[in-house]
Amino acid sequence: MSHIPSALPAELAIGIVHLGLGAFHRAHQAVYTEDAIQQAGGDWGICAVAMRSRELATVMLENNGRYSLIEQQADGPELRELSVIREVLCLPDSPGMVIQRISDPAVHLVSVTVTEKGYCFSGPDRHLNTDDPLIMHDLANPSQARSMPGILVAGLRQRRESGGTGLSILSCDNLPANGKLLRQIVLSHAALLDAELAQWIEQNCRFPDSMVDRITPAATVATLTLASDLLGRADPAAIETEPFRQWVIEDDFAGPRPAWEKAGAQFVADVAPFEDMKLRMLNGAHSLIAYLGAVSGLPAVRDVMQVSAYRTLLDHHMAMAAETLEGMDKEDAAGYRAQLLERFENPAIDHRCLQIAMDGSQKMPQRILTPASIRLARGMTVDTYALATALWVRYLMGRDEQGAAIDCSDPLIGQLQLIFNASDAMSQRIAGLGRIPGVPQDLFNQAHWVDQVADLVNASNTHGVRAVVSELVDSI
Ligand code: CS2
Repeated sequence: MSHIPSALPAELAIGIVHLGLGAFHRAHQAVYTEDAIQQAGGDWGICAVAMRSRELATVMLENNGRYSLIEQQADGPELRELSVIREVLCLPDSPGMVIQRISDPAVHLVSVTVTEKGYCFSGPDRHLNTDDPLIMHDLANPSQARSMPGILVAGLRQRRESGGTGLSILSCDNLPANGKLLRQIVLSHAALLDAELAQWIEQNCRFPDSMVDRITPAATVATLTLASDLLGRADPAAIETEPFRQWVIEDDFAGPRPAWEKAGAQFVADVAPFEDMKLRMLNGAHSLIAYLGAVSGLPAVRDVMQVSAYRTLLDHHMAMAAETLEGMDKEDAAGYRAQLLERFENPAIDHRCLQIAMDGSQKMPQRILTPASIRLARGMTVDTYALATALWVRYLMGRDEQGAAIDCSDPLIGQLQLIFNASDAMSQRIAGLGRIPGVPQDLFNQAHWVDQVADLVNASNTHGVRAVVSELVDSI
Protein backbone atom coordinates (compact mmCIF):
# COMPACT_ATOMS: atom_id res chain seq x y z
CA MET A 1 0.00 0.00 0.00
CA SER A 2 1.45 3.37 -0.93
CA HIS A 3 -0.27 5.12 1.93
CA ILE A 4 -1.79 4.43 5.34
CA PRO A 5 -5.32 5.77 5.73
CA SER A 6 -6.51 7.27 9.02
CA ALA A 7 -8.15 4.72 11.32
CA LEU A 8 -10.08 7.24 13.42
CA PRO A 9 -13.88 7.03 13.64
CA ALA A 10 -16.00 9.31 11.47
CA GLU A 11 -17.60 10.76 14.59
CA LEU A 12 -15.17 12.42 16.95
CA ALA A 13 -16.10 15.31 19.22
CA ILE A 14 -13.72 18.20 19.73
CA GLY A 15 -11.77 18.17 23.00
CA ILE A 16 -8.75 20.29 22.06
CA VAL A 17 -8.34 23.77 20.63
CA HIS A 18 -4.97 24.30 19.00
CA LEU A 19 -3.69 27.82 18.39
CA GLY A 20 -1.18 27.98 15.49
CA LEU A 21 -2.05 25.71 12.59
CA GLY A 22 1.43 25.37 11.11
CA ALA A 23 3.29 22.40 9.64
CA PHE A 24 4.86 21.70 13.03
CA HIS A 25 1.56 21.12 14.81
CA ARG A 26 0.41 18.83 12.03
CA ALA A 27 3.65 16.81 12.16
CA HIS A 28 3.84 16.63 15.94
CA GLN A 29 1.00 17.12 18.46
CA ALA A 30 -1.70 16.13 15.93
CA VAL A 31 0.14 12.84 15.25
CA TYR A 32 0.52 12.05 18.97
CA THR A 33 -3.17 12.83 19.47
CA GLU A 34 -4.32 10.73 16.52
CA ASP A 35 -2.19 7.80 17.78
CA ALA A 36 -3.41 8.23 21.36
CA ILE A 37 -7.06 8.12 20.26
CA GLN A 38 -6.35 5.08 18.13
CA GLN A 39 -4.85 3.28 21.14
CA ALA A 40 -7.04 4.47 23.97
CA GLY A 41 -10.07 6.26 22.48
CA GLY A 42 -11.47 9.53 23.79
CA ASP A 43 -13.14 12.55 22.24
CA TRP A 44 -10.00 14.43 21.43
CA GLY A 45 -10.74 15.84 18.00
CA ILE A 46 -8.84 19.07 17.36
CA CYS A 47 -10.20 22.48 16.44
CA ALA A 48 -7.13 24.00 14.76
CA VAL A 49 -6.89 27.77 14.56
CA ALA A 50 -4.80 29.54 11.93
CA MET A 51 -3.60 32.68 13.71
CA ARG A 52 -3.12 34.71 10.51
CA SER A 53 -3.04 32.69 7.32
CA ARG A 54 -6.40 32.59 5.58
CA GLU A 55 -4.78 30.65 2.76
CA LEU A 56 -3.74 27.77 5.02
CA ALA A 57 -7.17 27.65 6.65
CA THR A 58 -8.80 27.47 3.21
CA VAL A 59 -6.48 24.69 2.04
CA MET A 60 -7.12 22.69 5.22
CA LEU A 61 -10.88 23.18 4.90
CA GLU A 62 -10.94 21.86 1.33
CA ASN A 63 -10.50 18.37 2.74
CA ASN A 64 -12.29 18.97 6.08
CA GLY A 65 -9.04 19.06 8.06
CA ARG A 66 -7.67 15.75 6.66
CA TYR A 67 -4.11 15.92 5.41
CA SER A 68 -1.17 13.76 4.38
CA LEU A 69 2.02 13.48 6.41
CA ILE A 70 5.06 12.12 4.60
CA GLU A 71 7.65 10.61 6.94
CA GLN A 72 11.06 10.51 5.29
CA GLN A 73 12.19 7.11 6.59
CA ALA A 74 15.68 5.75 5.85
CA ASP A 75 14.22 3.26 3.35
CA GLY A 76 12.03 5.82 1.58
CA PRO A 77 9.03 8.03 2.15
CA GLU A 78 5.89 6.77 3.86
CA LEU A 79 2.62 8.66 3.68
CA ARG A 80 -0.06 8.52 6.30
CA GLU A 81 -3.35 10.36 6.29
CA LEU A 82 -4.48 12.07 9.46
CA SER A 83 -8.02 13.03 10.37
CA VAL A 84 -7.72 14.21 13.98
CA ILE A 85 -8.29 17.85 12.98
CA ARG A 86 -12.07 18.12 12.87
CA GLU A 87 -12.54 21.87 12.66
CA VAL A 88 -10.45 24.64 11.15
CA LEU A 89 -10.89 28.31 12.06
CA CYS A 90 -9.09 31.42 10.91
CA LEU A 91 -8.66 33.82 13.85
CA PRO A 92 -8.91 37.15 11.98
CA ASP A 93 -12.16 35.96 10.31
CA SER A 94 -13.88 34.39 13.29
CA PRO A 95 -12.56 35.40 16.72
CA GLY A 96 -16.06 34.84 18.16
CA MET A 97 -16.04 31.18 17.10
CA VAL A 98 -12.59 30.65 18.62
CA ILE A 99 -13.78 32.20 21.90
CA GLN A 100 -16.84 29.97 21.77
CA ARG A 101 -14.72 26.85 21.28
CA ILE A 102 -12.35 27.71 24.13
CA SER A 103 -15.37 28.09 26.40
CA ASP A 104 -16.98 24.83 25.21
CA PRO A 105 -17.38 22.46 28.23
CA ALA A 106 -16.27 19.49 26.06
CA VAL A 107 -12.90 21.20 25.50
CA HIS A 108 -10.32 20.44 28.19
CA LEU A 109 -7.14 21.53 26.55
CA VAL A 110 -5.70 24.37 24.51
CA SER A 111 -2.32 23.71 22.91
CA VAL A 112 -0.15 26.42 21.40
CA THR A 113 2.48 26.66 18.63
CA VAL A 114 2.77 30.30 17.66
CA THR A 115 6.61 30.59 17.53
CA GLU A 116 8.66 32.63 19.98
CA LYS A 117 7.39 36.04 18.86
CA GLY A 118 3.74 34.99 19.28
CA TYR A 119 4.16 35.21 23.08
CA CYS A 120 4.48 39.02 22.89
CA PHE A 121 6.91 39.20 25.81
CA SER A 122 9.86 41.41 26.48
CA GLY A 123 12.80 41.91 28.81
CA PRO A 124 14.82 39.56 31.01
CA ASP A 125 11.79 39.02 33.29
CA ARG A 126 9.75 38.00 30.20
CA HIS A 127 6.81 40.32 30.99
CA LEU A 128 3.86 40.86 28.67
CA ASN A 129 4.85 43.58 26.21
CA THR A 130 2.01 46.08 26.55
CA ASP A 131 3.66 48.29 23.89
CA ASP A 132 3.11 45.56 21.31
CA PRO A 133 0.46 46.90 18.90
CA LEU A 134 -1.34 43.55 18.85
CA ILE A 135 -1.60 43.48 22.65
CA MET A 136 -2.76 47.12 22.67
CA HIS A 137 -5.40 46.22 20.10
CA ASP A 138 -6.57 43.18 22.07
CA LEU A 139 -6.80 45.03 25.39
CA ALA A 140 -9.01 47.63 23.70
CA ASN A 141 -11.06 45.06 21.72
CA PRO A 142 -11.08 41.78 23.66
CA SER A 143 -13.80 40.15 21.58
CA GLN A 144 -11.83 40.82 18.38
CA ALA A 145 -8.52 39.53 19.76
CA ARG A 146 -5.75 38.72 17.27
CA SER A 147 -2.84 37.79 19.52
CA MET A 148 -2.37 34.42 21.24
CA PRO A 149 -2.57 35.89 24.79
CA GLY A 150 -5.55 38.05 23.79
CA ILE A 151 -7.65 35.24 22.32
CA LEU A 152 -6.82 32.88 25.18
CA VAL A 153 -7.91 35.42 27.77
CA ALA A 154 -11.12 36.24 25.85
CA GLY A 155 -11.94 32.52 25.64
CA LEU A 156 -11.18 31.95 29.32
CA ARG A 157 -13.33 34.92 30.28
CA GLN A 158 -16.32 33.43 28.46
CA ARG A 159 -15.58 30.01 29.95
CA ARG A 160 -15.63 31.41 33.44
CA GLU A 161 -18.79 33.46 32.81
CA SER A 162 -20.61 30.38 31.57
CA GLY A 163 -19.62 28.46 34.72
CA GLY A 164 -17.00 26.27 33.03
CA THR A 165 -14.14 24.34 34.57
CA GLY A 166 -10.47 25.29 34.29
CA LEU A 167 -8.37 24.43 31.25
CA SER A 168 -4.95 22.92 30.65
CA ILE A 169 -3.03 25.26 28.37
CA LEU A 170 -0.03 23.58 26.82
CA SER A 171 2.79 25.53 25.21
CA CYS A 172 4.63 23.61 22.47
CA ASP A 173 7.10 26.30 21.39
CA ASN A 174 10.89 26.29 21.63
CA LEU A 175 11.23 28.53 24.67
CA PRO A 176 12.70 27.69 28.06
CA ALA A 177 10.03 27.11 30.73
CA ASN A 178 7.45 27.69 28.02
CA GLY A 179 4.47 26.84 30.25
CA LYS A 180 5.63 29.21 32.98
CA LEU A 181 6.07 31.97 30.39
CA LEU A 182 2.62 31.32 28.96
CA ARG A 183 1.08 31.42 32.42
CA GLN A 184 2.77 34.72 33.18
CA ILE A 185 1.66 36.49 30.02
CA VAL A 186 -1.90 35.14 30.19
CA LEU A 187 -2.26 36.20 33.83
CA SER A 188 -0.86 39.67 33.09
CA HIS A 189 -3.14 40.14 30.10
CA ALA A 190 -6.16 38.96 32.10
CA ALA A 191 -5.27 41.20 35.07
CA LEU A 192 -5.28 44.25 32.80
CA LEU A 193 -8.87 43.46 31.84
CA ASP A 194 -10.34 41.96 34.99
CA ALA A 195 -8.52 41.14 38.24
CA GLU A 196 -11.05 38.47 39.24
CA LEU A 197 -10.63 36.70 35.93
CA ALA A 198 -6.87 36.59 36.49
CA GLN A 199 -7.46 35.06 39.90
CA TRP A 200 -9.86 32.46 38.48
CA ILE A 201 -7.29 31.48 35.83
CA GLU A 202 -4.58 31.23 38.45
CA GLN A 203 -6.69 28.94 40.60
CA ASN A 204 -8.30 26.78 37.92
CA CYS A 205 -5.98 26.51 34.93
CA ARG A 206 -2.69 24.67 34.48
CA PHE A 207 0.17 25.56 32.15
CA PRO A 208 2.49 22.54 31.87
CA ASP A 209 5.96 23.02 30.39
CA SER A 210 6.77 20.84 27.42
CA MET A 211 9.71 20.04 25.17
CA VAL A 212 8.77 19.28 21.57
CA ASP A 213 11.01 17.93 18.85
CA ARG A 214 10.53 17.02 15.22
CA ILE A 215 12.33 18.61 12.28
CA THR A 216 9.58 19.78 9.95
CA PRO A 217 10.51 21.94 6.97
CA ALA A 218 7.95 24.15 5.26
CA ALA A 219 6.22 22.19 2.48
CA THR A 220 7.54 22.81 -1.03
CA VAL A 221 6.35 21.97 -4.55
CA ALA A 222 8.42 18.77 -4.21
CA THR A 223 6.40 17.84 -1.09
CA LEU A 224 3.12 18.25 -2.95
CA THR A 225 4.38 16.30 -5.97
CA LEU A 226 5.57 13.44 -3.77
CA ALA A 227 2.25 13.44 -1.89
CA SER A 228 0.24 13.21 -5.06
CA ASP A 229 2.47 10.36 -6.34
CA LEU A 230 2.04 8.38 -3.12
CA LEU A 231 -1.63 9.20 -2.63
CA GLY A 232 -2.82 8.99 -6.20
CA ARG A 233 -4.45 12.42 -5.95
CA ALA A 234 -3.44 15.95 -5.06
CA ASP A 235 -3.31 17.06 -1.41
CA PRO A 236 -2.51 20.77 -1.14
CA ALA A 237 -2.27 20.41 2.68
CA ALA A 238 0.46 17.73 2.58
CA ILE A 239 3.58 18.18 4.69
CA GLU A 240 6.75 16.18 5.20
CA THR A 241 8.90 15.45 8.22
CA GLU A 242 11.68 13.26 9.62
CA PRO A 243 10.96 9.89 11.30
CA PHE A 244 12.20 11.08 14.74
CA ARG A 245 9.78 12.64 17.19
CA GLN A 246 9.92 13.48 20.90
CA TRP A 247 7.58 15.10 23.39
CA VAL A 248 8.36 15.54 27.08
CA ILE A 249 5.51 17.03 29.10
CA GLU A 250 5.23 18.24 32.68
CA ASP A 251 2.60 16.12 34.37
CA ASP A 252 0.40 18.96 35.60
CA PHE A 253 -3.06 19.11 34.04
CA ALA A 254 -6.29 20.79 35.14
CA GLY A 255 -8.50 17.97 33.84
CA PRO A 256 -8.51 15.02 31.43
CA ARG A 257 -6.04 14.72 28.54
CA PRO A 258 -5.39 12.28 25.68
CA ALA A 259 -3.33 9.17 26.49
CA TRP A 260 -0.31 10.71 24.76
CA GLU A 261 2.00 8.34 26.66
CA LYS A 262 0.53 5.53 24.51
CA ALA A 263 1.88 7.40 21.51
CA GLY A 264 5.36 7.73 23.00
CA ALA A 265 5.16 11.02 24.93
CA GLN A 266 7.01 11.14 28.22
CA PHE A 267 5.42 12.64 31.34
CA VAL A 268 7.88 14.03 33.89
CA ALA A 269 7.92 16.23 36.98
CA ASP A 270 10.50 18.65 35.56
CA VAL A 271 10.96 19.38 31.86
CA ALA A 272 13.81 21.90 32.30
CA PRO A 273 16.74 19.48 31.75
CA PHE A 274 15.15 18.18 28.53
CA GLU A 275 14.38 21.71 27.32
CA ASP A 276 17.88 23.00 27.99
CA MET A 277 19.43 20.02 26.25
CA LYS A 278 17.27 20.41 23.17
CA LEU A 279 17.42 24.21 22.97
CA ARG A 280 21.20 24.40 23.42
CA MET A 281 22.24 21.33 21.45
CA LEU A 282 19.68 20.91 18.66
CA ASN A 283 18.34 24.43 18.27
CA GLY A 284 21.70 26.08 19.05
CA ALA A 285 23.40 23.98 16.36
CA HIS A 286 20.48 24.70 14.04
CA SER A 287 20.96 28.46 14.37
CA LEU A 288 24.69 28.08 13.75
CA ILE A 289 23.93 25.98 10.65
CA ALA A 290 21.33 28.49 9.48
CA TYR A 291 23.70 31.48 9.63
CA LEU A 292 26.59 29.49 8.14
CA GLY A 293 24.28 28.57 5.26
CA ALA A 294 22.71 32.00 4.83
CA VAL A 295 26.08 33.78 4.69
CA SER A 296 27.90 31.12 2.63
CA GLY A 297 25.02 30.90 0.14
CA LEU A 298 24.11 27.29 0.99
CA PRO A 299 20.32 26.91 0.87
CA ALA A 300 19.57 23.89 3.07
CA VAL A 301 20.76 22.34 6.35
CA ARG A 302 21.85 19.19 4.48
CA ASP A 303 24.08 21.35 2.19
CA VAL A 304 25.85 22.90 5.19
CA MET A 305 26.43 19.42 6.63
CA GLN A 306 28.23 18.39 3.43
CA VAL A 307 31.07 20.85 4.11
CA SER A 308 33.45 18.83 6.24
CA ALA A 309 34.85 21.76 8.27
CA TYR A 310 31.31 22.94 9.03
CA ARG A 311 30.29 19.45 10.18
CA THR A 312 33.29 19.26 12.52
CA LEU A 313 32.50 22.74 13.83
CA LEU A 314 28.91 21.74 14.59
CA ASP A 315 29.88 18.59 16.41
CA HIS A 316 32.35 20.61 18.46
CA HIS A 317 29.72 23.27 19.17
CA MET A 318 27.30 20.65 20.46
CA ALA A 319 30.02 19.23 22.72
CA MET A 320 30.55 22.75 24.11
CA ALA A 321 26.77 23.13 24.57
CA ALA A 322 26.60 19.82 26.46
CA GLU A 323 29.17 21.14 28.93
CA THR A 324 26.73 23.89 29.97
CA LEU A 325 24.06 21.33 30.95
CA GLU A 326 23.64 20.20 34.52
CA GLY A 327 23.90 16.47 34.95
CA MET A 328 24.40 15.46 31.32
CA ASP A 329 27.02 12.75 31.28
CA LYS A 330 29.63 12.60 28.53
CA GLU A 331 28.36 9.35 27.05
CA ASP A 332 24.75 10.53 26.77
CA ALA A 333 25.93 13.78 25.23
CA ALA A 334 28.05 11.93 22.66
CA GLY A 335 25.10 9.71 21.73
CA TYR A 336 22.76 12.69 21.38
CA ARG A 337 25.33 14.58 19.26
CA ALA A 338 25.76 11.64 16.90
CA GLN A 339 21.99 11.31 16.54
CA LEU A 340 21.63 15.04 15.85
CA LEU A 341 24.36 15.01 13.19
CA GLU A 342 22.53 12.18 11.46
CA ARG A 343 19.21 14.02 11.64
CA PHE A 344 20.73 17.22 10.22
CA GLU A 345 22.33 15.20 7.42
CA ASN A 346 19.11 13.44 6.35
CA PRO A 347 19.33 13.89 2.56
CA ALA A 348 15.55 13.63 2.12
CA ILE A 349 14.83 16.65 4.34
CA ASP A 350 15.01 19.95 2.50
CA HIS A 351 15.13 22.28 5.51
CA ARG A 352 15.88 25.81 4.35
CA CYS A 353 18.51 27.74 6.30
CA LEU A 354 16.46 30.92 5.93
CA GLN A 355 13.49 29.28 7.68
CA ILE A 356 15.64 28.68 10.76
CA ALA A 357 17.61 31.96 10.46
CA MET A 358 14.50 34.12 10.80
CA ASP A 359 13.54 35.74 14.13
CA GLY A 360 17.09 35.49 15.49
CA SER A 361 16.38 38.14 18.14
CA GLN A 362 13.80 35.74 19.61
CA LYS A 363 15.94 32.60 19.27
CA MET A 364 19.56 33.56 19.92
CA PRO A 365 19.17 34.32 23.67
CA GLN A 366 18.20 30.78 24.75
CA ARG A 367 20.11 28.95 22.02
CA ILE A 368 23.46 30.77 21.91
CA LEU A 369 23.80 33.84 24.13
CA THR A 370 22.73 32.45 27.52
CA PRO A 371 24.89 29.31 27.21
CA ALA A 372 27.78 31.56 26.05
CA SER A 373 27.32 33.63 29.16
CA ILE A 374 27.35 30.48 31.32
CA ARG A 375 30.56 29.26 29.68
CA LEU A 376 32.26 32.64 30.13
CA ALA A 377 31.27 32.78 33.80
CA ARG A 378 32.92 29.37 34.24
CA GLY A 379 36.08 30.49 32.48
CA MET A 380 35.43 28.23 29.46
CA THR A 381 36.12 29.01 25.79
CA VAL A 382 33.29 30.47 23.70
CA ASP A 383 34.75 30.36 20.15
CA THR A 384 31.84 28.62 18.45
CA TYR A 385 29.37 30.85 20.31
CA ALA A 386 31.16 34.00 19.21
CA LEU A 387 31.20 32.65 15.65
CA ALA A 388 27.44 31.91 15.70
CA THR A 389 26.84 35.47 16.92
CA ALA A 390 29.18 36.95 14.28
CA LEU A 391 27.36 35.02 11.55
CA TRP A 392 24.01 36.23 12.87
CA VAL A 393 25.36 39.78 12.52
CA ARG A 394 26.56 38.99 8.98
CA TYR A 395 23.06 37.69 8.16
CA LEU A 396 21.51 40.87 9.56
CA MET A 397 23.85 42.93 7.38
CA GLY A 398 21.83 41.46 4.52
CA ARG A 399 24.43 40.21 1.94
CA ASP A 400 25.83 36.75 1.46
CA GLU A 401 29.41 35.99 0.39
CA GLN A 402 28.44 36.03 -3.27
CA GLY A 403 27.03 39.55 -2.82
CA ALA A 404 23.40 38.38 -3.14
CA ALA A 405 20.80 40.02 -0.89
CA ILE A 406 19.67 37.90 2.08
CA ASP A 407 15.95 37.98 2.77
CA CYS A 408 16.22 38.84 6.51
CA SER A 409 13.21 38.48 8.69
CA ASP A 410 13.05 39.51 12.36
CA PRO A 411 10.38 41.31 14.40
CA LEU A 412 13.10 43.61 15.80
CA ILE A 413 14.82 44.28 12.46
CA GLY A 414 14.23 48.06 12.78
CA GLN A 415 15.96 48.23 16.18
CA LEU A 416 18.79 45.98 15.00
CA GLN A 417 19.41 48.18 11.99
CA LEU A 418 19.42 51.33 14.11
CA ILE A 419 22.11 49.76 16.28
CA PHE A 420 24.21 48.82 13.25
CA ASN A 421 23.83 52.24 11.66
CA ALA A 422 24.76 54.08 14.86
CA SER A 423 28.47 53.37 14.51
CA ASP A 424 31.10 52.36 11.95
CA ALA A 425 33.19 50.58 14.54
CA MET A 426 32.30 46.89 14.56
CA SER A 427 32.89 46.48 18.29
CA GLN A 428 30.48 49.34 19.06
CA ARG A 429 27.87 47.78 16.82
CA ILE A 430 28.25 44.44 18.58
CA ALA A 431 28.13 46.04 22.04
CA GLY A 432 24.85 47.67 20.97
CA LEU A 433 23.22 44.24 20.66
CA GLY A 434 23.11 44.19 24.48
CA ARG A 435 20.27 46.75 24.22
CA ILE A 436 17.99 44.32 22.38
CA PRO A 437 15.27 43.08 24.78
CA GLY A 438 15.86 39.48 25.83
CA VAL A 439 19.58 39.56 24.96
CA PRO A 440 21.68 38.97 28.12
CA GLN A 441 23.07 42.46 28.57
CA ASP A 442 25.87 41.40 30.91
CA LEU A 443 27.36 39.33 28.09
CA PHE A 444 27.59 42.37 25.82
CA ASN A 445 29.11 44.43 28.65
CA GLN A 446 32.16 42.17 28.52
CA ALA A 447 34.77 43.68 26.23
CA HIS A 448 36.41 40.30 25.70
CA TRP A 449 33.20 38.83 24.23
CA VAL A 450 32.37 41.92 22.17
CA ASP A 451 35.89 42.02 20.67
CA GLN A 452 35.86 38.31 19.90
CA VAL A 453 32.57 38.63 18.00
CA ALA A 454 33.68 41.82 16.22
CA ASP A 455 36.98 40.19 15.16
CA LEU A 456 35.10 37.23 13.72
CA VAL A 457 32.73 39.47 11.76
CA ASN A 458 35.72 41.34 10.32
CA ALA A 459 37.78 38.19 9.67
CA SER A 460 34.90 36.46 7.90
CA ASN A 461 34.38 39.58 5.78
CA THR A 462 38.05 39.69 4.80
CA HIS A 463 38.98 36.01 4.50
CA GLY A 464 35.63 34.31 3.96
CA VAL A 465 33.58 32.13 6.28
CA ARG A 466 35.20 28.86 5.24
CA ALA A 467 38.71 30.13 6.05
CA VAL A 468 37.59 31.35 9.48
CA VAL A 469 35.84 28.05 10.24
CA SER A 470 38.85 26.01 9.06
CA GLU A 471 41.12 27.97 11.35
CA LEU A 472 38.79 27.45 14.30
CA VAL A 473 38.41 23.75 13.56
CA ASP A 474 42.20 23.32 13.26
CA SER A 475 42.61 24.79 16.72
CA ILE A 476 40.26 22.27 18.38
C1 CS2 B 1 14.33 25.30 14.15
C2 CS2 B 1 13.26 24.48 14.88
O1 CS2 B 1 13.18 26.87 12.84
C3 CS2 B 1 13.90 26.71 13.83
O2 CS2 B 1 14.27 27.64 14.52
O3 CS2 B 1 15.50 25.28 14.91
O4 CS2 B 1 12.00 24.70 14.36
C4 CS2 B 1 13.58 22.98 14.87
O5 CS2 B 1 13.50 22.45 13.57
C5 CS2 B 1 12.66 22.22 15.78
O6 CS2 B 1 12.74 22.76 17.07
C6 CS2 B 1 13.02 20.73 15.81
O7 CS2 B 1 12.30 20.11 16.79
